[in-house]
Amino acid sequence: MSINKPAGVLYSALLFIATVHTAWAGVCLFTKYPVNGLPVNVTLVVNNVIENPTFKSSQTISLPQTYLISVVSAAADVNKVFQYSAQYYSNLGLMITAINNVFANQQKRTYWEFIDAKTLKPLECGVSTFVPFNEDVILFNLTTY
Ligand code: B12
Repeated sequence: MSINKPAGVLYSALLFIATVHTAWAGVCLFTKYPVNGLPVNVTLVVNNVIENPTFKSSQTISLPQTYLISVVSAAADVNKVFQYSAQYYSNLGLMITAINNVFANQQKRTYWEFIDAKTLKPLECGVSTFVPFNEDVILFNLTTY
């Protein structure tokens, strides 16, 4: 059986798109490391030097290993001063829109960035798909883009 040229090109293009899409989704949707449920200590540092009143806080949460959104929720449960808001995006999960009522702002081009405090690199995944390891320190930093 032979495939004519336009059909072959279309097939190759679809295969390429499917491969790229799977590779991209794989980074976050199927996390590189499974959640093992073993006890972890995760420190959350919150830093706002942009909006007045500025603030910086830190708290360590001990819980079975889980997604970052559950660590953040646990932090809000034990510390009534710490609050967050989030918006759900299909396929991506939750985007943190506010911490302690300081909202990301499109006009000011501000957002809450997540950084691995040990490497100082931004996390590659959002709170719904990132799984912190024991003794990880995650920095939530209000910044601009
Ligand atoms: C632009 C962009 C941003 C901008 C969006 C603001 C703006 N107005 O432009 C800013 C800088 C704020 C941003 C932030 C982050 N981003 Co971003 N972002 C993108 C990018 C390059 C394009 C999105 C877009 O414009 N789509 C087109 C519009 C028409 O569709 P939309 O649905 O309306 O787009 C919105 C959502 O994508 C949302 N959004 C943007 N980033 C993220 C991340 C997450 C986890 C969620 C739930 C939503 C979300 O903001 C967009 C504008 O409103 C994508 C890559 C891509 N090609 O899709 C990455 C991407 C979506 N971002 C990503 C990440 C990891 C982040 C951060 C977690 C990075 C970090 N370490 O802090 C943060 C979010 C932190 C938080 N507070 O929750 C990842 C998400 C992977 C995943 N599945 O979790 C992507 C896929 C990049 C990548 N690594 O490949 N991002």
